[in-house]
Amino acid sequence: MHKTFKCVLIKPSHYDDDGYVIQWYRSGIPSNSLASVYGLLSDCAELKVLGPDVDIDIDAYDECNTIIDIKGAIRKIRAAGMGFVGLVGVQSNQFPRALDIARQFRAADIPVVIGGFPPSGCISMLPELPPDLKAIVENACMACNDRGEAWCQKVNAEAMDDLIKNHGVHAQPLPDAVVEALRAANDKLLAAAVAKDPVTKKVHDSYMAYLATYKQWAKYSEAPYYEKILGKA
Ligand code: B12
Repeated sequence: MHKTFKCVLIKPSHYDDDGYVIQWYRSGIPSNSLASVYGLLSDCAELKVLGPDVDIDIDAYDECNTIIDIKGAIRKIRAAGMGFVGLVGVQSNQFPRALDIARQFRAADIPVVIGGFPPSGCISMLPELPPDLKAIVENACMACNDRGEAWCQKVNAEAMDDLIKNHGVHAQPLPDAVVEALRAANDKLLAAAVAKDPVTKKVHDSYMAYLATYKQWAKYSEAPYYEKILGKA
């Protein structure tokens, strides 16, 4: 079946001192960045980089001279079934506006990529991310963590139910000896990764310190919940 990957590229404008989006009837100069990213994606479309049965369809808007129809763009991406929004060539003064645009697409669960000076320039030039970018990374990590856990629990539970009811699968917890062997293999693998790479060691040590505190709490909270409350339900 033929599919379409919808790309919506937006070059954000910026706010004036009263919080209005600055827009002109016509732009004096078209944006280099928007034209370049459009060109790269057109090339991808021509080369069929997503496969012979996937068309890449691109809309490009410069907010400096266009009122962006965000709801319309969301509808188009949803109608295609897949796609993303690219906020293009975002300079520092346009960053707050870019985030406000991004938030509206993210609320509709549409992937957003930001390119330009604040994200790319800060990552390549500064020793560490400024607070606003750190907040974005933290937000994204929290969203992935929450969604990942909730999604896995729901989907795994449904999948196991299906396996047992419809596919004759008999479910049993792993035997203790297998769990112990897996733990030993896991410890060995982690020790090797930690010995090889200082960043892995940093993440590992930080996680293990957290885990030690978590275990203390879980002994009184999670363990009784699973063993005494959920187990009896
Ligand atoms: C040319 C230029 C201009 C031209 C733009 C002409 C035009 N037709 O677009 C003019 C003179 C108009 C201009 C104006 C301004 N500029 Co100017 N400009 C530049 C310059 C020299 C090159 C930008 C460029 O065209 N690069 C070529 C394009 C193709 O590359 P790119 O933008 O990096 O995009 C590529 C990648 O980053 C990536 N990418 C970008 N977006 C996205 C998005 C996605 C989703 C993805 C996947 C990839 C991606 O793909 C692109 C293709 O490879 C840069 C400095 C520099 N060397 O980058 C300063 C620079 C961007 N400008 C700057 C400034 C401050 C301004 C002004 C605000 C100046 C002013 N006070 O008025 C205005 C703002 C204009 C506006 N409305 O945006 C600063 C921005 C600093 C900051 N902290 O944000 C820079 C970095 C210069 C500097 N070092 O101070 N500028």
